[in-house]
Amino acid sequence: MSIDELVTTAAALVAPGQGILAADESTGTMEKRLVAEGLESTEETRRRYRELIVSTPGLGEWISAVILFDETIRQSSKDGTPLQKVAASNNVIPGIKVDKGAKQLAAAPGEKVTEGLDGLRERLEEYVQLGAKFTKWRAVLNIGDHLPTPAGVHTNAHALGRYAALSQEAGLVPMVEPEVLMDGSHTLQRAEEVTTDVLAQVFTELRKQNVVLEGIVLKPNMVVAGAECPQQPSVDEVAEATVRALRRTVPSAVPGIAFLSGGQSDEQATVHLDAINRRGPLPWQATFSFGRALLAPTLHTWAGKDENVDAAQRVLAHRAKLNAAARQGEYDPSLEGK
Ligand code: 5MM
Repeated sequence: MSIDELVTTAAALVAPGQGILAADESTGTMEKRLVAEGLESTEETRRRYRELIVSTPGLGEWISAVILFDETIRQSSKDGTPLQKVAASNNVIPGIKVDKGAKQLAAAPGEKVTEGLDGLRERLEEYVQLGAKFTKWRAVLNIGDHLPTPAGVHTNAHALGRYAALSQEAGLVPMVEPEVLMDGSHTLQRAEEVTTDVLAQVFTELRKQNVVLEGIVLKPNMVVAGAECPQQPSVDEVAEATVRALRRTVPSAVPGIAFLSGGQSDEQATVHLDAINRRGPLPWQATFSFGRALLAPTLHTWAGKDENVDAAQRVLAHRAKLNAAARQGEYDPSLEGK
């Protein structure tokens, strides 16, 4: 694939009026989510759940793309159609999570590094054959008294650079996801400082490693205070801190930023996305790549029952539509209950 094609795909992923659906929970995370709803996590339960998601009527109106997990891209719908094809025929671009998870970083208590670089070139070739058009890699950074350390930030940024370069070499647009977690009691100001530092280092590595910035999508956290921080900021303060951190670090060559929700409630994530877009014009598209904020109410409504599939798909479509409005700065909270 040429650079032009990477650029075209990246632009399609962050197209105006649309956002990305993150359905790439690994087996362990999916098990947690299913068990929390009283369901058993089997390959078949996960397949039925993912079929519900990608076949949601009209999904492609609000959702440009879906991130799949390795198991899912190999699964098919009840009628035997590969799930990535079901997504594509619903006008949703299929992509794939290619990292192998965040593991304890040696000699760095409390810090993680994302693994999966060994053999990645060969795995990417296979994902191209399986129909993926883009990839995703998530780095996880914790905020604590002495965290993250320079070594933790550098190691993760370096791995993101290596992943992104390999992905572009394979003709797949990389979604670069450095997630600064909202776990803890840190302030908004501390979250902004850490996010700014992490993003600056990620873009240094992307540049050093010859990644074409026009052919990536950035998937960062919004800048929020720690979940246990006694002083929770207002919506405007979150939007202001987030936009400031991004403006200071993300070159305008990057076509788009697609935020993760990171444990915010579904409504909170939507309200923040809306406020961020209301601070525009911004140098890049600013949209969503939500997992939990789109799928938690969907999974809850489905509850594993075939008779609930239509209702669960309506819930997903509704949240997708509200977020599609928010990514334009046109969200209307009065539509929430409808
Ligand atoms: C869907 O969850 C993804 C992570 O799964 P694993 O932890 O099992 O690897 C995650 O990368 C997700 O794509 C992003 O964090 C966005 O999801 P949220 O729920 O934060 O919006």
